[in-house]
Amino acid sequence: MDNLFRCGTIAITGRPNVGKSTLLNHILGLKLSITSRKAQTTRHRLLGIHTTDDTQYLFVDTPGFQLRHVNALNSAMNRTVKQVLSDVDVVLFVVEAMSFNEGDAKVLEILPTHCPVLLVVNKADTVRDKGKLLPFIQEVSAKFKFAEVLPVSAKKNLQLDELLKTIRNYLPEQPAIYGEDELTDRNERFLAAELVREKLFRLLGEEIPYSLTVEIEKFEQEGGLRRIHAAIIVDKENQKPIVIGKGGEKLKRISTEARTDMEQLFGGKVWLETWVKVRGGWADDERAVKSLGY
Ligand SMILES: Nc1nc2c(ncn2[C@@H]2O[C@H](COP(=O)(O)OP(=O)(O)OP(=O)(O)O)[C@@H](O)[C@H]2O)c(=O)[nH]1
Ligand SMILES: [Mg+2]
Repeated sequence: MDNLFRCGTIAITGRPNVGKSTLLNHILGLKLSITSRKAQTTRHRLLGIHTTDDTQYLFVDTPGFQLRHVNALNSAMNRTVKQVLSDVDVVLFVVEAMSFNEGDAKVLEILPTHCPVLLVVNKADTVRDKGKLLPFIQEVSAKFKFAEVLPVSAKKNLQLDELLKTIRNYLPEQPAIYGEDELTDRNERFLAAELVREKLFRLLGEEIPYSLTVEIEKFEQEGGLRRIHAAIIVDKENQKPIVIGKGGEKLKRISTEARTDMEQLFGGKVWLETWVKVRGGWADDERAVKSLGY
């Protein structure tokens, strides 16, 4: 420990679904970044700020790096990852304990060599026989010159303090860049759209979430009340009834859950209206992808 104030940027990177966004949320102690059991939940760069007495950690959550560039959206997501990696002080390369595959190997290829990379072995809670963890860690460690290696469990909050302490050693000495009560560089409009998208990922079947996006058409604040109109944009006409559900049940549940999360995150009442729109082929269309903020 030293008495210096340190502040720096830390990229959280890895293949889809290893728990990058969960790690960010559990470090911050609140749900800022959306998560789900499905791969490719995160589509945007998201800054999460964690300030302590002696350190300001600027975490950048990134989309899981894609193996296949199947459409313009996937390509945009990979571009985001590469851009983030080019300009940070520390990189966390997150893998899932006991599971290293070609997706992880692909991320290894784009890891920077000009800054320290920490290997974070997440989901350690799922390994019953802890004796198996060490050989796995050794195997992955041999693939890259990692500055440090740490097994953690984001979900169970295991070893997260240790991780923060380790990261601190690699951050530059400089004053805080953001105010100590600031949480992110994203506005509430963005966060609202993300929370609706999370519910779509969590409450719909396997395929549809990938061809969806959410656009906030209106965001008004009157005192403590936020009035939000969110359009759910689907790719094909036949996806619309699936999102709406029988008698509107599905959409109602999506809206209710998203509103509850928004109220928690924004600390005030939210009036949320959602509807579904069809915009054919948006995820394949470079311009549409860009205009939707990717
Ligand atoms: N058992 C266990 N599950 C975890 C842990 N961390 C994350 N998960 C689960 O792993 C799944 C994926 O988590 P996310 O945080 O969305 O993963 P991600 O890496 O951000 O995924 P993308 O945004 O799609 O790249 C979710 O179901 C999480 O609950 C952990 O430490 N232990
Ligand atoms: Mg994520």
